[in-house]
Amino acid sequence: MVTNLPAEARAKWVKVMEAKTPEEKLRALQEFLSAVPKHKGTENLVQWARRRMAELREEIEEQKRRRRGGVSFFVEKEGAAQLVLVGLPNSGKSSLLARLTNAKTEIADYPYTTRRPVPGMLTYQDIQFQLVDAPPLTPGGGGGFASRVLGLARNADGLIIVVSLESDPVWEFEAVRRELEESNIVIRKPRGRVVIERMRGGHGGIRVVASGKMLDYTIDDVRKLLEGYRIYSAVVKIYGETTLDDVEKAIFENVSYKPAVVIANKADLPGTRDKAIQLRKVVPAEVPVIPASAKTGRGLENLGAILFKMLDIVRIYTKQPNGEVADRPLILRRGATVMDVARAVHSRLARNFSYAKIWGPSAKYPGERVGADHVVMDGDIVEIHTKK
Ligand SMILES: Nc1nc2c(ncn2[C@@H]2O[C@H](COP(=O)(O)OP(=O)(O)OP(=O)(O)O)[C@@H](O)[C@H]2O)c(=O)[nH]1
Ligand SMILES: [Mg+2]
Repeated sequence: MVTNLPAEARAKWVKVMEAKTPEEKLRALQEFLSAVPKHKGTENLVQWARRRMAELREEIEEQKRRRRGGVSFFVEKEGAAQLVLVGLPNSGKSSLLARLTNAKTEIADYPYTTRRPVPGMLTYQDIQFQLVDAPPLTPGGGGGFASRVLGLARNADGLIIVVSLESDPVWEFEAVRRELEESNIVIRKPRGRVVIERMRGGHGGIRVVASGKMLDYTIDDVRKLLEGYRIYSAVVKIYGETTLDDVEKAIFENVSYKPAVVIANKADLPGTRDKAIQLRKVVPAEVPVIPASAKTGRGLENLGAILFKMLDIVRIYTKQPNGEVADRPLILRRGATVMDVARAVHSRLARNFSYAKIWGPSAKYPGERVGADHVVMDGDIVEIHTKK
């Protein structure tokens, strides 16, 4: 990016950041955009701002709909994680939802059949994933349901990208990926990440907390860059490998990373093998590609396990001292500690934490006594003891 915005535009950006409601944001963004000169260097920014405005308009509409008690696009999360099915029309998203869950959703051989999200639960061992069938993205980008579907995607814990092997899966995948990226949703884990937390009305200065490598800049550059945007009080957290460009992007909006799998659907049709191989070549290596058929169920047997692995989560079973082990696990991020377990149960447990006893994969021996920093593993049984 590094846009070289004129001072006037930067000053207007502050207004966008300070806006609280979607209406205020929309108005401020409009003013910001009118102060941005249109040329090659600002092309991405202008495009991003326009999309953001379209999303805000949708958000405002959505709020109105909800207030009127009408049909909403928002789906309340349930189960261990929410995964949205995204893809072009007719790729088979609804057919997959129907095959994998008990939910009822409309399936038809014409495009744009699905007009609002439909959730269903997929059982994997002792947990459930919530899959959400969504209306399609549009091949050429934008239009139709796009901004609402992208809103659903941004709110989800992960994505199931559905492409059809029937015609051109590579083209379909790239169309979907482009739509996501233009909306700041990426399916590759970024090398690094920048989070800017502004202190409203504060005069605390700019504090940079960096763990990782600042590839082409110094802390002083960060300060100069932010001050150019009239940000004088903020905490900038930098993780992993980043460039000054990443910092500037973070001023506008944080890119959100969503773990994803690609389902190459309609693998029951003849002559689809080679297409699946071509598809594998263009999808980032860390994203699984699953040739499958919603029609026959083939290829879908291990989806639960693949989703579980992709989401980087662990199941933890809590135990009362001298009591029963909970039969429903807590779901935590991989790398979570015993203190995270305590917090997930109750803040009181975290506050009065003394020690824990642990059984299962992370225990050196059954009933090992561990401290708050002990990292738990999938399948652990944790018994928390508090101070008397
Ligand atoms: N041969 C074959 N046809 C399929 C498969 N999955 C879906 N179809 C057909 O593809 C067409 C579209 O299926 P849908 O599930 O409605 O597709 P969709 O992605 O939900 O479509 P939109 O809601 O318009 O975005 C229907 O005629 C399905 O019967 C499959 O695995 N194999
Ligand atoms: Mg559908």
